[in-house]
Amino acid sequence: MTVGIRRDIRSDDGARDAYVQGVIRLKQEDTGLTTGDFRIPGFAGTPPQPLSTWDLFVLWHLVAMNTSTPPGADRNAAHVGPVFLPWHRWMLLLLEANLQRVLRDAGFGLPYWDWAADGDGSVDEQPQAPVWKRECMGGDGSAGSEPFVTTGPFAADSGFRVRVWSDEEGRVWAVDRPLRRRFRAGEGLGLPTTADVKAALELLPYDTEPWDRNSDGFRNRLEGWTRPTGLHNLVHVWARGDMEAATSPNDPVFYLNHCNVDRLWAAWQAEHPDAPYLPGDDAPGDLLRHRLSDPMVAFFTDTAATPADMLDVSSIYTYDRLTM
Ligand SMILES: [Cu+2]
Repeated sequence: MTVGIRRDIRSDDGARDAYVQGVIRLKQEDTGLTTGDFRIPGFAGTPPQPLSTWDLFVLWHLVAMNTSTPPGADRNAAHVGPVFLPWHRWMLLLLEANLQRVLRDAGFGLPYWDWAADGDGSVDEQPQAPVWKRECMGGDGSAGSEPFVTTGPFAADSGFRVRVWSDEEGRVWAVDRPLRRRFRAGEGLGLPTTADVKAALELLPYDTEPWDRNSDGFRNRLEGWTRPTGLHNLVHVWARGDMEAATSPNDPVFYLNHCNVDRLWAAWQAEHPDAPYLPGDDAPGDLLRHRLSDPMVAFFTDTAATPADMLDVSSIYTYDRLTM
């Protein structure tokens, strides 16, 4: 079996071009399903929309996010709790396998965006970083009332259409429109810095009571509910537009952000080899979906991976660099 190498999109043009090409192919790959099959209503009279393989990953994320664990809790089956890192690691693995399939390259590794390297620069320059160039993800949305992306491979005139969107109240809608971004740099908000990342990598344990947005420990700092340094959440908030919704995997930048988050988890694991994933299987039932051997929320497969399955993936991929 080929072990893929995940590389820095800021410096590896080959990985960058392959990722862009793979995204376009998955976005064009019709599944025969529509938003009607999932009973998703049309926004402002929008008829049922066709769903591509890419769009199904958006739905998977939405389903996991809308699964409160336990019911009624702030914590859900992919966020605001310990499973945040293993669930997204699993999502990335399945997306990467689909990219390998459409690219016919079993060794393709998902690239990562080391946003802290951009965060170390001035806030004004961050929207011009390599990741936002025309040949990469394209840049900020237009300044008008609709902040549609106008440059790069996923621009409004490229044919890239968003089909599912969740509004501020968490309701899901079928839509048919270009991708939205509205960078917060104009408001003086900067990306996380290398110093923020290094401080997070020191933290122990992996996670702890109350296992949510108020927890001390590594997971919550990296997920970004702690103040003042947001890390993962701050990247979503900084890009705004589609990156801010529960349907954030619409924007190809989502996976570059999460690949970097996954890299930071791998770096933490390497730095603290004796620190276990927590909670273990003896934790109470209200932590269902977050304990070591609990099945995670699946979508494409009958069998669900567990956090335990995600702890050592070195036979599947490695990162070109774990140092910051
Ligand atoms: Cu997520």
